[in-house]
Amino acid sequence: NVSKEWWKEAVVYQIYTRSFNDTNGDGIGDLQGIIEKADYLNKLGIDVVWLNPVYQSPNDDNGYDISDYQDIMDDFGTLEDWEELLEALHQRGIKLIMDLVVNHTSDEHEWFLKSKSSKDSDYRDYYYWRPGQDGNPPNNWGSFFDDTAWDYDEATEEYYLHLFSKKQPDLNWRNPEVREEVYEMMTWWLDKGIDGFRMDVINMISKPDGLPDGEEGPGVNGFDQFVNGPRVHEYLKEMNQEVLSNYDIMTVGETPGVSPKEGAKYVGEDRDELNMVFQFEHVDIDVGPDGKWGKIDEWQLTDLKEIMSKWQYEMEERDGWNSLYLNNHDQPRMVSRFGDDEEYRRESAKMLATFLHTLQGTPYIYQGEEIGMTNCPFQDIEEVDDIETVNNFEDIKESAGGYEEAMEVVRYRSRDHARTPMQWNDSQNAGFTTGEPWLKVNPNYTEINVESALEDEESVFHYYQQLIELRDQYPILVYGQYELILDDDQEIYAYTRTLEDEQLLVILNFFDGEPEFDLPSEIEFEEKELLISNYDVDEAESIEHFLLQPYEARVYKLK
Ligand code: ISL
Ligand code: CA
Repeated sequence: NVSKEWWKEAVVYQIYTRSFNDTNGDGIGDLQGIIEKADYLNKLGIDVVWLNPVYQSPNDDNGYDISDYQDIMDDFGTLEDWEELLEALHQRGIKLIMDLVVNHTSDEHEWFLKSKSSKDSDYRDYYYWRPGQDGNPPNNWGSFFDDTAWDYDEATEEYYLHLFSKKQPDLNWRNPEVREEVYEMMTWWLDKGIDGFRMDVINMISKPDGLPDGEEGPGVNGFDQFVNGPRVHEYLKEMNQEVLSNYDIMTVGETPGVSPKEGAKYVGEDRDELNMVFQFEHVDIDVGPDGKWGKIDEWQLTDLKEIMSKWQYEMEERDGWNSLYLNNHDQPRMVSRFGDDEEYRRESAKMLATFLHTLQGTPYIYQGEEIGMTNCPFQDIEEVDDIETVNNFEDIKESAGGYEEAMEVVRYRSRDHARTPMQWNDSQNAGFTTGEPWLKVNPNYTEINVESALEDEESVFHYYQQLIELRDQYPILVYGQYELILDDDQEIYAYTRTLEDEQLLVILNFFDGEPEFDLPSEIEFEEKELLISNYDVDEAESIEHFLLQPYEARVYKLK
């Protein structure tokens, strides 16, 4: 008995503004560029747009280093442009959620400049300043983008904490003034009429007393200490009480390293914290024992089933709600990673879309996913801009055993695969810009682009459109209870969804073979209706036994 909420019924579209659409020829996407494409978004049928950070930023980490939370980045436009965007979306019935990055600010934020100015500054305690230990950093924590999470300030002879780049100092959430500043800023945006927040690494905001050393690698040292810290739920409850609960909005927290049990503490209905979290277990499925930049692990379909099913069952049991995604601005393109970006690109893109839109939860589409955009064949590290890839490259070379080997890893994992410009048409620079694009355009834009997708009835785009319509039409797609079938099958991922006396049957072939599907005998029905498939299917055909085609997906409604 799942409660009904608008954000459960919504489909979200994520926009990385820098790479979406450039209207003034400076090679950088902008807010006017999104306004220009508002009809396109409406045509796709999405309900909510999530904007990656568009605030003032020196762009050390493309907007995740914020120097002014209450102004728009010069590259992207002005606050007036932003107001115009909000209106353009709202006019079309599309909601807008903004990225909230409050684990850290930019080192160019006024708070940090004051904090750094002197040990006696009123702002000193807005961040984590600590003396070193005999010339070494205060503890062994690592940074996602550097070896150590500490940077030494010569002038005041102390170190400050930064879990990300040294231009992203961590805010000290123990300080009630910091929390008040954040809540005021959130209220300011909500009063402008936004419809919610996506909260960056929100499970890292509480650091344990004494900042003790943590476990060493394979990932970032100290991860066990700074995720899901001791006061994180206290802070989120306070934020909910003071801000979130005053509005009808949606919230989704980004939470690396959470299990469903921990996840439920953030999103359980009686918890009064957030609506959803982005979990990472399924996108870490191919991360081997040496961490994200080590050797790539072959993933098994049965592992994916286990992870996804666990989240499906446990969120339902614990009154939580799933967010559904296979890629975003930090992840490689899903069709390259979980599908096939060559011969079966369209089929596999549609199959994965079917998966995301038929699980229980809220689906998130990352820009370009709806036309089946793929990873980019970066040849040279010079073509890569992403701070994470670039800063880790020396280490990658060392563990991979050479430059070419390291580039193989980059070609598999870099965040820049998601950040190449949106492919609008087959003209120069894929129609993204008339200038020099800030990041290389994927050379396959002549074939994969929005214009050709809109002309082609069988395109990935039109399939997404159909899936989104189906979710509007059939509440069972949103609320139906999930149950895995054929658990051990290595090629087919199949499940049912049940709501009252209705049932859906979803059958997905995850590979390029032609496996045989055998309907489990416990599934009984008198009538079946095919709701969607990525192949031409004879609707009268019996589904007791049949051969699936490569990457085939079918959704049946059973009665
Ligand atoms: O997956 C990751 C760990 O290796 C990183 O890509 C990522 O830094 C992590 O998931 C946290 O991501 C978020 O916060 C970062 C920012 O760089 C990412 O773009 C953002 O999504 C710091 O603000
Ligand atoms: Ca521009």
